Amino acid sequence: MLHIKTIEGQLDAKGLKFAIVATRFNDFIVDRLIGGACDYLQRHGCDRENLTIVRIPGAFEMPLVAKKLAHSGEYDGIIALGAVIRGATPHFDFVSNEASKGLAQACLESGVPLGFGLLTTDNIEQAIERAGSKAGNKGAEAAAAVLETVRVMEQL
Ligand code: INI
Repeated sequence: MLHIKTIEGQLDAKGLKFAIVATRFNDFIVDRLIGGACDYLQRHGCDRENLTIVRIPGAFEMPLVAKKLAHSGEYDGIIALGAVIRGATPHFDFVSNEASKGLAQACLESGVPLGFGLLTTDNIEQAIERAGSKAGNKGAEAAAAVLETVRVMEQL
């Protein structure tokens, strides 16, 4: 795209601070997502001391905690990591809908970039596939997305 002004984010996490809000629910999956996110950010220059992990009960609690972190002024970006796995009842739909809507709202209200690393899957196998096996690691992907967005927002 010659001659077209283009703004894009460099994937350099040096000097940036991130909060990771992560559920205890389905922790065997979520711990892998946390590992993926931290590994990605550290490999892109983020210091260990600039990463804070906040553990919360479940996905339904995510929006409130993400909102407080985003409004604190302490962090350049927030990464929300969790897994909602469909069961036999409509509970899945209530939890996943409220969590995703609330996270989007926290992000837009605060103006702080938020990486959406909340898995919503039909079964445990799909969650495992997205937590560091054949479909990659969605924690690392959420970290990459938030880093790129932080660097874009700095230029706007
Ligand atoms: N929370 C999750 O993070 N993942 C789930 O799969 C899940 N399911 O299936 O129930 C879940 N429920 C708990 C919910 O997020 C709240 O913590 C709970 O309802 C208390 O408010």
